[in-house]
Amino acid sequence: MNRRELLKTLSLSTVAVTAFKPLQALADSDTKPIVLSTWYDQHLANIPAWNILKQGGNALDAVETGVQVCENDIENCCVGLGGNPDRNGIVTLDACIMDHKHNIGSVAALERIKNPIRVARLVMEKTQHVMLAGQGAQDFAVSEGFELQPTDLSDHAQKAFRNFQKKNDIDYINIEKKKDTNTNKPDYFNVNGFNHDTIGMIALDAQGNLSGACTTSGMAFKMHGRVGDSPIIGAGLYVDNEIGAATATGHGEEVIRISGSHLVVEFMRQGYSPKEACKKAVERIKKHTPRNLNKLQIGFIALNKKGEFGAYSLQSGFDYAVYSATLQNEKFDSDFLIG
Ligand code: SD4
Repeated sequence: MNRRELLKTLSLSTVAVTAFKPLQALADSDTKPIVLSTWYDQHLANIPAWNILKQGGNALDAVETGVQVCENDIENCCVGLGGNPDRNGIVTLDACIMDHKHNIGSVAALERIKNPIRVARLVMEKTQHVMLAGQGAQDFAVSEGFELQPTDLSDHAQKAFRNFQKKNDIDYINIEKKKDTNTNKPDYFNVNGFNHDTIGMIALDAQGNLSGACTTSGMAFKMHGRVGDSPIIGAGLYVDNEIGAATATGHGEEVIRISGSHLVVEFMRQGYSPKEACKKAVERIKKHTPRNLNKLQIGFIALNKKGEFGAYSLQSGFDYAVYSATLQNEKFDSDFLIG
């Protein structure tokens, strides 16, 4: 029985009143600080984040520093400038950041800038706005001292792009023929298979404050100009310091459709555990997506104010890494809804 069910059961009896106290005490002693991030393959990102947290640093600095490990890794297929390009051969980056005071910053469709998460933080701290996109985001980054990087694709991205072009006979009309069986719309993901390695990182610091960061090169071979969930506060990431934090990976369109990360946090507010909250959000996607579910993947991770964490995904294969005083960057396999 999970905590919420237990609380419900307890509230039905008078015994509950006395039984509630020890349970609360147990919850209060949960782990802090703690950091977790999507996809175990990227667990090295947790290390600098943990180093900041264990020295009493704040969660915002931890997540911003942590995800840059992936942004700086030119071998990473799906985060930073080494990531896969869009169908025009251009790498466009999406990122957002949120702290314990509801401060938010985001960049979308950012080109030729190495660390979109740092730009997102500067949007948050130095502008009156919360989101900058495209050329304007790049101009802002340059004005803040970021260097414009070359447009060359990384070796692996070049190879992947060539394969993509070959598979589709360089003629994008062929992509249009590969339709989602439910929506009858072109299905780019099905052309490319699953391609999910966005890093979403959420942390609770020793002071009890939550923050999160999310950064990606987005869906490989997307239409030029397409923006996913990752830079959208409430979709790819959400933090409410009274309740918890959540972040998403996978098919961004479906995460946006249900305001996924915000929904997970709201489910936690209702008393669901982090894992149950993630599960309910995945079920919501199942209920509302017009697309063929079997060809989608979505994963959420969540962390509550007490340091309890959990995850849930649509399909098998989603994992994540957790670093705390007791969990040394441990791998967790997410439970999932369908085969
Ligand atoms: C997107 N959510 O652009 C991102 C993709 C992703 O791991 O998560 N990749 O839709």
